[in-house]
Amino acid sequence: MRDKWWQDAVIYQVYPKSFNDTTGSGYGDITGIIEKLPYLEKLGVDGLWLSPVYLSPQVDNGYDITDYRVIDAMFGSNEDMYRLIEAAHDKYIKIIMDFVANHTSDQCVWFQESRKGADNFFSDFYIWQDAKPDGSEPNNWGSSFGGSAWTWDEKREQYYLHYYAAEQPDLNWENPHVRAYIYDMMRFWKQKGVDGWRMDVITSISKDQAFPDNARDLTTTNQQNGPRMHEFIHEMNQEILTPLDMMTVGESPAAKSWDAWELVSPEREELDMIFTFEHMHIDRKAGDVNGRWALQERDLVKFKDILSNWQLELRDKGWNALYFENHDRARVISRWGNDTTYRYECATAFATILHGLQGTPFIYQGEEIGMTNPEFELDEYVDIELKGNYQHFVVDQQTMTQADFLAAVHKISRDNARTPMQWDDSENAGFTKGTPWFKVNPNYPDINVAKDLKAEKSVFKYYQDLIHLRKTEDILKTGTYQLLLPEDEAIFAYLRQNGSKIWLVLANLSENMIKLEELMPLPDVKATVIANYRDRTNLSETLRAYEAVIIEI
Ligand code: TEU
Repeated sequence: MRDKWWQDAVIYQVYPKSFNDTTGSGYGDITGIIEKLPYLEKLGVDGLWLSPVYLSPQVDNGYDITDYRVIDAMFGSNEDMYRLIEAAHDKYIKIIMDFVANHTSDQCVWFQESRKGADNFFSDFYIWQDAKPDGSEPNNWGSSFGGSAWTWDEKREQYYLHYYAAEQPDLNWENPHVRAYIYDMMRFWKQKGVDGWRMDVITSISKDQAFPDNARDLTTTNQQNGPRMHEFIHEMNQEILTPLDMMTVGESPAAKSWDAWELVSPEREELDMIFTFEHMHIDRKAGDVNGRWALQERDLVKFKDILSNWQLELRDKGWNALYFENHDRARVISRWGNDTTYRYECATAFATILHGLQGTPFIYQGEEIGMTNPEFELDEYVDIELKGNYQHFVVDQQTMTQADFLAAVHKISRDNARTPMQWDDSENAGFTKGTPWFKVNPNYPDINVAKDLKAEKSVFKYYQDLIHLRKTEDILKTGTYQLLLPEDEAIFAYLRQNGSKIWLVLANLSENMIKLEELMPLPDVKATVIANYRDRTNLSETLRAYEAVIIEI
């Protein structure tokens, strides 16, 4: 029987580069994470997921790995990492590392060898194809960062495949030696005490070996959920995950609520949880030529429908990973809510909805104090995805104006979440004594940990309370789920039920004043479990902007 500690856990994602710099280099470091362990302990989280800290040229902020077993000097040393694991374990906090094995950096020695020719041990570690007779790319597959997914290599005189930057060549999982090398790397970190893995784009590891064209240029029809994906993941489970008892949460851009069980159902012995992208697309125009930058108003009805489907589909068949923010996502209150007048209310309302669901909640650094998107000028952003997409949509394809692109950047770009953590109101928000690698959000004198901890309306304290509830109230873990008012465009309300115990989780995700009794018969209130407006004792009073509550009925 495998230990399912993660079903009782709340996990906190650290983006090490932007978390806490103790050396003045301008980059966060591992010692900085150790320094903040008491803070994380106080919040009450049970695990930390660290975005990549391995040796890397940082073309994609560490998601381009040169050596899986070496900590990049920018973050410290391997010894620092081992110290972190030990110090976290002393506080009963687990460590989850990022597993980026769909691709490596082009600086990885495997790739350096592979590009030398077709006849060495590493030749088939990557995906090489000849040019078409006219010299063009083998097919029309696109890179997430813009342009073709194929780059010509002068040395080997073939194209290699990369779903992301050209500096991130995709590994060839068809080659059993590749898989063996990856499993070995996993053993190495298990031996150092690592408890689990967040698996970067794990649903991309298998490629259709016929390399068919996508239906339309630069869509990703054939680039996800490849033919041997389940087989490879199952093999990894049997080789490593089950015997070494390592927890997994896989990033699964294409998974839908109805097929998610194929990855996370315990009988199938693949992954423990996956991160869906479905609910993150409620403000995207489907099928638009400008892809993820074609935005529209958030669709709350759809949002509720998607999250509810995941709750119902995975009930007894798997387990949900719950999140609104991570290092690829904007700040939820800036994207779908109000990050000024109702910043506290909005942050706590979204938190109530997320933490009331069944599954394992993930909190992204800064979310617990209601950090917001910065609104920088275009040239102040640094993300490779943003730059590549700008080139593709604005410059080459010319389907977006620069102004429209910038407006979308302000809403959804990945850099929104990557500004340095705001600890206090000292220079650079207390993140670094040097020059920060990426601009600090200028609102740090108002929004920072020190201030939030002292505030009467403290987002941090609300998160503490939510996390405490999860530890003490079984209904959050095991209770059934039922959505109420599915068609309402402002209220997100659902019931959790465990035997005779029933909780109503309710949030007004709008600024409208709403009388609940006009929408549904009011249940009797037994007790208020948690509320972001403290005077809330019943359901008959009007619901105010972003008011949220969990009530026992
Ligand atoms: O992300 C995969 C991925 O699909 C995103 O980059 C996507 O472009 C973004 O979420 C917007 O939809 C993972 C990592 O989380 C990301 O940071 C990496 O850049 C990427 O893989 C490559 O490793």
